[in-house]
Amino acid sequence: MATKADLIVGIQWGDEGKGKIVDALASKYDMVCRSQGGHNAGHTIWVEGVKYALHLIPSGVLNPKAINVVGNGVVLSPESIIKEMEQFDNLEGRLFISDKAHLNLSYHSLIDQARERLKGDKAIGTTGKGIGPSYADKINRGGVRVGELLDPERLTNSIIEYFEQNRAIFDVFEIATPNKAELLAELEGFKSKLAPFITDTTQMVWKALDEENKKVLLEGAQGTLLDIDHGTYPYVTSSSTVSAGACTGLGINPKDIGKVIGIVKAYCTRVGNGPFPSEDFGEDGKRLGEQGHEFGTTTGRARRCGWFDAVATRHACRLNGVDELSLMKLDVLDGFDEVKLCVAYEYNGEEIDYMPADLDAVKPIYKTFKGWTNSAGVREFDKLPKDAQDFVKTIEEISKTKVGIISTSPERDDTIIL
Ligand code: 2SA
Ligand code: MG
Repeated sequence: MATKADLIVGIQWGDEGKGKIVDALASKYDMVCRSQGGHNAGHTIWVEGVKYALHLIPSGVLNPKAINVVGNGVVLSPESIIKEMEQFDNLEGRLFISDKAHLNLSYHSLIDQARERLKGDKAIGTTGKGIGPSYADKINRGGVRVGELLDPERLTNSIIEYFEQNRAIFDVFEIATPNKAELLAELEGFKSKLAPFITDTTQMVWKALDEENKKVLLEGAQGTLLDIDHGTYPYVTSSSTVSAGACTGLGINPKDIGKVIGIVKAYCTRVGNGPFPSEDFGEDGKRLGEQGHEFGTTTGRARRCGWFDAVATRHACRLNGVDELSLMKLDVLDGFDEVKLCVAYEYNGEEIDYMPADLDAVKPIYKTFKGWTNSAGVREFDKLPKDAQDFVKTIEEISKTKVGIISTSPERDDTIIL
């Protein structure tokens, strides 16, 4: 009897606290899959006092029984994943990388950083990890795929040819053509480390779902508002971060997806440029950043902070088909005199309850709650302060989605299951 895969998706601009949920759930799954993004994702997980930094390897790696799949929709930096792999023993047989995933090589980061420099104040604020340029090569049908690592000689020649064909652009970016012998040696090194892990992961996932009755978890990276189509374009990442992206990014069909869990923070952050209607530029925004320790896992940049946006959340829940929300970091809201919740937008002089394409043009309309203290560490909903309970109920009403989990600290057990 076939099974369906459960999916975890970020509902905001990334950094929603997915790591805590995936880490808690991964022990219950036989297979954990990444289907999009690259090492712009960053999850820090602590296990028995040991810190693990994951950017490409799925969080199931901390569960010795789980299989971890890096799907075809990921852009894979060999350098980054090899460094990550060094944190773990005996990964063979537990980690599999799609031969159809595109390579995100060092020149992609150089192009990313050059483009951002040339954009000046119109820069997107990317992580500089070459995500956009490696996806651009893929879409432009000039990309190189993981499976090609198995023939380093041939891959070297096609990369050199790529530079020769695009010399004019590389001159603008001041990026030199790689030395052929050095490039070959680098690719041979990647092959020797990664060859045992490269396979047709689509067949593996099909088998797990169709024949082996496995419990499969799809681990989203970044967040819905960074989606290439539905996010705050052009201030987005270059992959489909919504739940449907897991289909193309792994080779499964929409009917293969079961429960969808949307992860939201009890406030909002974004790192990089772009519209953010409920951003708070004053003391409250600063305090959210301090109390929430809001610095990028991947780049260390200070994150922009603001209040929870229920309009964007409803939009994202419908886009992803979210069955339930996990509301993270509620404890960060302890101690504010007032807590705000964006419940509608003002757009062209009217009150609207949907997300228009041009998010720069909207102003937030807030519902204000009396502040509360002591939500930190609470493990039962009824033990939350009354205003915190009302805050959660309002989120459910406006997002038209129930809250299934509330996190009240980074500790695994400080979690309210509703
Ligand atoms: P890029 O580098 O081309 O993907 O950057 C494009 C925009 O996307 C933003 N971006 C992110 N914002 C927040 N978190 C990100 N990664 C998370 C982390 C991991 C996660 O904690 O590092 O939540 O999965 C991430 N990656 C990209 C970036 O700031 C640009 O605005
Ligand atoms: Mg993160």
